[in-house]
Amino acid sequence: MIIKTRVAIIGAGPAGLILSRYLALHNIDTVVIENRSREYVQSRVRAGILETQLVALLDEIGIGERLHKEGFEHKGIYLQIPGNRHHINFNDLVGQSVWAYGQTEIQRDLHTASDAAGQQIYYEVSDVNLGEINSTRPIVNFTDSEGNKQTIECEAIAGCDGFWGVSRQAIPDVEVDCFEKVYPFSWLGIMANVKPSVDELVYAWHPKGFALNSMRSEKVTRLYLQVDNGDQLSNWSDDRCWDELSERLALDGWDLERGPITEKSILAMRSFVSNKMQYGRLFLAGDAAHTVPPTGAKGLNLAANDVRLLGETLVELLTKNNQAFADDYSRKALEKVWGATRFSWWFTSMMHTNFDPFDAQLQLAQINHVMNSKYAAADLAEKYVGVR
Ligand code: FAS
Ligand code: PHB
Repeated sequence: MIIKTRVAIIGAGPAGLILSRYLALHNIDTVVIENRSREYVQSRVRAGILETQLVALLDEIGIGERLHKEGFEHKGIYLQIPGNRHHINFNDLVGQSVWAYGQTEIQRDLHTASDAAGQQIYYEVSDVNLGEINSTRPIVNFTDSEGNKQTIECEAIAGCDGFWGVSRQAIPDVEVDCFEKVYPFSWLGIMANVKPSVDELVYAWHPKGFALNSMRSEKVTRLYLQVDNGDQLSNWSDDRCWDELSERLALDGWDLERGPITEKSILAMRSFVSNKMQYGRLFLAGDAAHTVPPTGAKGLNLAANDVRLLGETLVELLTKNNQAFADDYSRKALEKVWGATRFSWWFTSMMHTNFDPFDAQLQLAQINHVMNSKYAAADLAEKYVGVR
């Protein structure tokens, strides 16, 4: 069957659904296709920290209400080395905050808004392939969940299908313009039904490995541990998780509250950037074009920055035929992408031990510098809150 629309969006994660809501504001019709089920996409546990530019975008597309009711505004973070937990106050340093609100909640809000708007989303599709992307009438072929062959005829394709998607691969010789760094460690993430033991995030350097104390609500704590690449969840009982977290986050006069663990996962750490984010009428946004180690809480925020820029680009292209504006999308997006990639690499490299004693002394010297220099602290704050 032929489906006609103006923009075909591949991927119903945050990038794809935020873009579809943004384009709807400008009366640009879209169709979204997603290869997993709605429930699976909804349930994926991922990001937790929003920059103010992402909060503003969610407000603009009309899905910020619950965020403002249930999210936490955070005025800073703590950096910790053994025996010393030091607050970096973003508000004092750069006059901005960040917000703690889970990506699963954003996905829920996007589903509610998409349902209310009657957004056409095909879930559990397969055999997705792109065609005629270098023409003004590109197409997307796919098989729907009932096994029917479908073809979307459109004017532009938004590749919002994440790192493992098909969109980036449709760009000829794209690998020539891709850059990747795989880190020698992973994160073990746990979600626990217990009141957070901290008021704002604690990023802890420890000789046994990095630990992060984050949160999702007044009753749900989110925690991460640096583990070796190839480590298995089967090696990590609940007790071992809590014991290791308590040791790495230890501070005199403070205890890490324990509770039932509801989710565990191991996340590989990678920096990846495709320096080609567009080809003809195909435009990439979010993890389809880049991935950052989550240390700097940039992945979702970077996706949002792409989506705002891509939304503006498609409005200019499709309503004003502004091809020059469209041709500049990749360059403008990559300015923020490489800035966030550098910050995420820097913060990751500073906070994760490689168990080399000399390197550990260099890391401690760097962390102490950030703790004691308002200029170094302001540089971290500026990048963390997303101030350009
Ligand atoms: P997504 O990957 O979220 O969405 C892409 C969608 O496209 C998916 O639903 C996928 O099923 C779909 N898709 C893929 N191939 C397709 C195809 N061929 N056809 C149709 N659909 C297809 N960021 C942080 O800031 N903090 C974190 O703690 C953090 N933790 C993370 C943990 C994990 C396991 C992962 C993978 C990422 C994490 N991230 C984190 C980064 C994450 O939040 C991403 O930046 C964010 O999901 C990006 O959103 P999208 O670009 O929409 O990509
Ligand atoms: C999270 O709460 O999931 C989170 C917060 C900050 C990070 C990474 C993950 O840097």
